[in-house]
Amino acid sequence: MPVNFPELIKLKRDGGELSLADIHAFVQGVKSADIQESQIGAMLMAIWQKGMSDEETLALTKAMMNSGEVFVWPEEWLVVDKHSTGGVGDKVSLPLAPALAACGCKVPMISGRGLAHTGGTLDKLESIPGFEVNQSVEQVKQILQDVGCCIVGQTETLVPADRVLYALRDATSTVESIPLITGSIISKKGAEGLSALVLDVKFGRAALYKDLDSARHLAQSLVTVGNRLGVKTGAVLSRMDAPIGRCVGNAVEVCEALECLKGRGPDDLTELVTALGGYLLWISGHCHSLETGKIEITQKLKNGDALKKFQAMLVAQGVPADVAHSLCSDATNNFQYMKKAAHQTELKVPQDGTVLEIDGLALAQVLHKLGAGRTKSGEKIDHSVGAELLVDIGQWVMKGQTWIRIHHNSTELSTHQRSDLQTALVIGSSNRYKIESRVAEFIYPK
Ligand code: IUR
Repeated sequence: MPVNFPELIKLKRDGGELSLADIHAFVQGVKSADIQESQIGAMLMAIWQKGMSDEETLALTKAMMNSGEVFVWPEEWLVVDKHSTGGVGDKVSLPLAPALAACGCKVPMISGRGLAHTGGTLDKLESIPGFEVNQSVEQVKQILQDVGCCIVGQTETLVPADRVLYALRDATSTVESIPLITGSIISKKGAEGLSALVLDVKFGRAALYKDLDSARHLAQSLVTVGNRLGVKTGAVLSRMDAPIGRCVGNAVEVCEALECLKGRGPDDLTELVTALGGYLLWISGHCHSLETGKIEITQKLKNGDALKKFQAMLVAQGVPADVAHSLCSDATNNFQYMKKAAHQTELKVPQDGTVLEIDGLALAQVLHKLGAGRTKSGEKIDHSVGAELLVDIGQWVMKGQTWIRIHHNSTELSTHQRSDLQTALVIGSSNRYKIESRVAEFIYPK
């Protein structure tokens, strides 16, 4: 009998609970295009308004995961991954994937592209000459065998239902729904065939969720559904107000990630990499505690093992060996292969005082307009556009001191862009300021 979609929509609209069979039929309908777009939109809005129980969210996630290919790896592999809900200056995946590979894990990291103010790991990597994000399943398997980690784009075969649902969520203002976000993220991670997963759920001005409580709600849903799907899943709640590290953009972020891999990255970036990596090593069973996990990741960043893995990954994904070697050699000034912007503009601190805030969202919005980001999927971006912060939160600064260097290709920054950037810097008179760590809380599997 054909499924009566209007009845299913009505059931959810009126606050009822969908059965496993109902949810399966809905996802199958989405996949096979047996259901009209208007009906999908109406169901998404009903879910957005009425929510879903844990059982319904789990059923949705499973049905989405099984709408396409599910990877199966050799049994002896410890296959792990990280997912972040998106931030400004978030280049954590770049050092983390090779650090985990250096610990003996396999990391088939499937990443995304930037949209709106958040950057995408794939865009960052594509600022390295030759880097190829599109790899077949066979190639991914070979790279995992030979190197241990890769960072690739979504394949056509993985969770096809999410592509349709995600585009329609965007079009119907139903993106911010915990069951829909959970279904989208965990179905894709489940299809990667993972043993363990850590989620970096961000909160703050430049994050999807502005406050800790809402981020915790999302994290709990992700952790519950991930574990019930058979993936050992934990989450970290991390602050996302100021940009992570001192660089925002694409090419500039790769340079900063390389510094982290050389053991001299900014403290907050290194903190996130070791916390997320250490937590993953612990929940996956590789280490017996969070602390030993963190120590192992720290060692791999300091002794050059993670850097060697990163270099091997670059070569395996198409970067010429001499370019990869130069980027990964120890000299500070070895980034001649990275594309440079035509102009650099420095802005000055307006008054003496302590740096209280650097608004990551405002900064990202200006960089977006200068070409670093995209508004619609598929748009081209300018990898050379970016910003280098020259001051830290909590630092005492003097009027006239340079606080930011913008790399851009447009001849001049507009008055508007200059003033938006200047309002991103908040200076206060107190010379005492407590620097908060990035990691606010760990969410453990129940
Ligand atoms: N990333 C995803 O993969 N899915 C989502 O729904 C969101 C971010 I929001």
